Amino acid sequence: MSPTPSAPTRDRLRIAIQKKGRLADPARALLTACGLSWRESRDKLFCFGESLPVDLLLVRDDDIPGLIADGVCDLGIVGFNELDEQAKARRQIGLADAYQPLRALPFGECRLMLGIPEEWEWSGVQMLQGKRIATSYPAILTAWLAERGIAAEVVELSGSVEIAPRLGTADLIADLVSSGATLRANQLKPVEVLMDSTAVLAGPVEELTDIRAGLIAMLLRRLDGITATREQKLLMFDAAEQALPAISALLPAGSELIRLPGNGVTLRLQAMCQTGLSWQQLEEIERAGGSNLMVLAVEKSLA
Ligand code: PRT
Ligand code: ZN
Repeated sequence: MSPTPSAPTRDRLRIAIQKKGRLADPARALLTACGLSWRESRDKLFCFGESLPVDLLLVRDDDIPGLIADGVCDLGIVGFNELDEQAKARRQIGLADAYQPLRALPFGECRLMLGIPEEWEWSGVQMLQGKRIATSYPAILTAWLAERGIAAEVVELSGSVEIAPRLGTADLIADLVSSGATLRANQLKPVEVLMDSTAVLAGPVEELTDIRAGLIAMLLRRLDGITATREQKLLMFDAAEQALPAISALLPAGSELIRLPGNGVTLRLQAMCQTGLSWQQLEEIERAGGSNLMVLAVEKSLA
């Protein structure tokens, strides 16, 4: 296919991740687990891919959606909160969607929540009428208020949102919360969840058609292999035939029991379990007649 000005062809994939911050290390670790490695550049803004033609761009998380929209990067790892904020902001000014979450990732969990002064009694969203709400997520908050028919003033702040009520610049806040310690430290309490968020792998809305499409498909398959096997464990053990019904009943639901060639008297068995096994579960299996129990983690799988 011939290249168009808006979608230039490239023979290397470019992924944007956060340079510094909460998502930087887990994003890099996940991509490394997918078999990627890089030659570090000295300024560490661009890392050249060695094992595969997949390069990294290290940037601020706020820049990642725009880099995908502009075609500078093909993929990015960013909080869904940030991706959705920028997507809603684009829609509010009439721009078409340019990026989408492709996979939720197992890190960066947090919630966008309303935090009100501790001394307030929360009586529901109607009490937000006429209030000033400080946030770094004005597009999400504006859409959320509009859906509920609430007329409140959205005060956009780029940082230190939680101090706004004490400074008198807002009555309450909408901010990210994970442990809740920051809200408590600022005499605020969480009352309403606007959004649950995790890190996501984001990509363009328009599918690529050159060699990068194949690289993205391979990366997604490897990612799915990692996520699908994260909790999986392989249990290996010996048991007599008559102990099998009792042992099967003790295995996590959905476990697949496989017989391996044994010595004819004792069976050699393995069970693929979808969840981990506690010490207590292993001891119960032992009491039911299992011996030589061994639990192995599943590292990779291709379905
Ligand atoms: O420099 P750059 O712009 O790249 O980084 P940043 O400072 O904007 O981002 P960073 O590293 O703070 O967060 C990146 C992403 O991590 C966010 O967009 C979220 O998707 C995710 N994340 C997960 C969080 C939190 N948990 C979190 N707790 N981002 C921010 N926080 C803040 C929270 O707002 C509070 O102020 O951390 C503070 C501590 O939270 P508590 O509840 O544990 O006290
Ligand atoms: Zn940021």
